[in-house]
Amino acid sequence: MRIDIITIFPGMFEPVLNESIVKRAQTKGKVKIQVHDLRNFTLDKHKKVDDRPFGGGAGMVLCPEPIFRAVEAIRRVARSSKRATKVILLTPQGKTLTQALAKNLSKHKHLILICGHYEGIDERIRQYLVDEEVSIGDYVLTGGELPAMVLVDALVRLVPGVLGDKNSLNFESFEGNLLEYPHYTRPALFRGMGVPEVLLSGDHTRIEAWRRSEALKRTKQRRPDLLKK
Ligand code: 6GU
Repeated sequence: MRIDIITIFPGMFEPVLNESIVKRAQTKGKVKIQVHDLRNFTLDKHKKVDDRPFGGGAGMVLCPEPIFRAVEAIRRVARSSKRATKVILLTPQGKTLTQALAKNLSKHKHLILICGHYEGIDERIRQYLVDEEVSIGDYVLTGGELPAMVLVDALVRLVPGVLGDKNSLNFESFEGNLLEYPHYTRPALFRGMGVPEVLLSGDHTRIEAWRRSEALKRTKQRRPDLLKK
């Protein structure tokens, strides 16, 4: 999988992409992530990426030229056809990111993420360049950079071979629309607080049944909306 990110704040990505599982996925060659500074695709000497909105009003609008040029250059370098790449715009106006959407997007070989800015982007980018618009929830952020990192993290861990244990993907929250059951580790008695007896029993049938019932109970209490699905 290849992910290219187009942003006016490339420095925001380095510390996040170069840690933990996302870093290891790149080192292992499971995913190639490249961050592109939108300013490098401008044609004027001031490297201008935004301009005042036609019709007036507050705020600035991201210009189409640098974004179109960036996407075209990335496609050339990646040798991917228009069909093989999926261009995603991160914007609060997009489809809300869910585990199902992440799973769907993780099947693509090449994604280009454009980090939008709330004040706006030229509508022609949406109309003629973007395949899908994604939001990470109903709240307002200053830009699409953090959402792009959230999306990359959600996608990378779904790429085959990135997570060590196959089970860790199957039994986690939202798989089967259930929240996770409670976990415990050593010591069995900590400051007077014990551990459910069943987990120490060694009886795997009983343990599985307990975990399933705890997951259901927890989902009913906290996220009854998930059970309706
Ligand atoms: Cl993708 N962008 C911005 N600016 N704010 C958001 C968002 C995206 N998703 C939730 N809030």
